[in-house]
Amino acid sequence: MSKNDLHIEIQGDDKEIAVVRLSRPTKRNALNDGLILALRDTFDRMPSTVRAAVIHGEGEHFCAGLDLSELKERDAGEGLHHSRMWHTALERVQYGPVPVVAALHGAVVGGGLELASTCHIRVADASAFYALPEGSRGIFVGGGGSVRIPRLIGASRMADMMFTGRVYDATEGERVGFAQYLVPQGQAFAKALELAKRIAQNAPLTNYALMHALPRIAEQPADQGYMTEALIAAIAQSAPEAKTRVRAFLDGKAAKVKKQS
Ligand code: 1HE
Repeated sequence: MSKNDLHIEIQGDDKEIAVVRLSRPTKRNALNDGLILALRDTFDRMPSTVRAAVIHGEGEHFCAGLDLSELKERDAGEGLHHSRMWHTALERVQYGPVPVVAALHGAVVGGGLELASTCHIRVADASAFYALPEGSRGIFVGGGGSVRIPRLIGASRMADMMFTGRVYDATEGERVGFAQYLVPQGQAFAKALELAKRIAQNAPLTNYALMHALPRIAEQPADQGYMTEALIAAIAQSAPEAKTRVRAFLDGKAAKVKKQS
């Protein structure tokens, strides 16, 4: 399937993995309105067999952010709606049907960083770099970045990036919390796919809880968080699949936790 420079390919024996590719390499995968709406529709209409997704960018860069050629004079109302359109689309990624692993390389900047921040896991290769050029372009983030990016790296680091144009390289980016995994150049997609396949094997209710309950619990006052956690834990463990999985371990038929070699 291909629409507006966004491609989706369904993979796996059970069609359980969706590979979503930003495919505007000549424009460094800059996100025009068509691409943002296609992203929204893709996650809205994900086939029901899919259990995990990978998102990546074609060419030398993950994503150059907002398509600046579409940045036109908007009155305040139009600007508000444009930003809200991004919010809707990126919320479909974050709170959509399946966990999403982002494979990052090259530029992960502006709206590209906002998109990466919506994903549940970020794998960066050694070529990745992170920046928020909005500061020097005289604009502000508008794709949820001011909510999500401080939760990854802290508000003071984000403010520094926008005040000073600071660029984080791949190693620094992993250290401050942009990416959970750092791999050699050219290996981000393979690692992201491996992780997505692993995630797809989890009980769907566990993945649902991690996507939809965990971030909300993390925002609740502790007392409410404990109660929400208890409710989710009770629901998850009551699923027949949870009982089967625990029984398999007790019968010696499930993998043990192993130290990384
Ligand atoms: C673009 C864009 C874009 C490239 N919109 N056309 N984002 C930025 O401010 C980042 C702007 N881009 C760059 O700094 C660089 O392009 C990159 C570091 C990403 C890549 O550099 P490079 O040398 O590989 O490519 P290039 O030669 O700069 O760009 C190739 C083409 O892509 C060129 O067009 P051409 O017709 O001359 O070939 C560029 O104009 C085009 N291009 N990036 C439009 N972003 C919800 S609010 C979010 C707000 C933001 O995201 S603001 C940050 C925008």
